[in-house]
Amino acid sequence: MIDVYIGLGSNLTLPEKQIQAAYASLARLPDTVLIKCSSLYKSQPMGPQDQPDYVNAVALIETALSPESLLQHTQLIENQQGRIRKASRWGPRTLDLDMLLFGLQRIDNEHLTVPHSGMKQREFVLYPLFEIAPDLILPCGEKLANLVMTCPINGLQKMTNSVLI
Ligand code: A4P
Ligand code: MG
Repeated sequence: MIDVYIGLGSNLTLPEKQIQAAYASLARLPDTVLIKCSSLYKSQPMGPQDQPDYVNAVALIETALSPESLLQHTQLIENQQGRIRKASRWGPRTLDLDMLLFGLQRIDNEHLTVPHSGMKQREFVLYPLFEIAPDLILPCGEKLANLVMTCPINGLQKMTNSVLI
């Protein structure tokens, strides 16, 4: 079993519920155990500003699935939750599941870039990740704690009254 961190994001159709439904779906994946779920965080949109704020979170799963198989499963969850892919980059979505880390593996092919290419700069990834994995060291050798310390918070807010499953 390999530790995999998944970034979750939503800014359409009751985002909090979308994230909670996605946590439940991750828990039902084959050959996979859902280990930890971060709190939910409200974040300002990165990219086009004419879209609602996002709710973001990070989950830790342990899985025996291959990276490719896990990607197929997470894309199926996105589709089941009404994800419509548009041509415009970084537009609004009901659910986005990004594979942030797959153990210490580095993957770079047509379908997958892991570690996720933007994760080191994004407050809405680093802070929830730090909540569930404060001692994490990235495959590049950097300590997550150092990345968090130098990452502007950019209005990120922990949603204190969100009910987690
Ligand atoms: N892909 C490659 N690597 C990965 C990976 N590590 N995890 C490929 C998941 N997918 C990966 O993804 C496009 C393709 O990326 C997939 O077919 C897969 O093979 P997508 O989910 O269809 O499209 P996308 O998410 O719109 O593209 P992109 O460029 O990955 O966007 P991001 O990086 O996910 O950013 N603002 C806030 N506040 N919070 C957010 O969560 N998210 C985005 C999208 C924009 N602004 C945001 C947020
Ligand atoms: Mg994505």
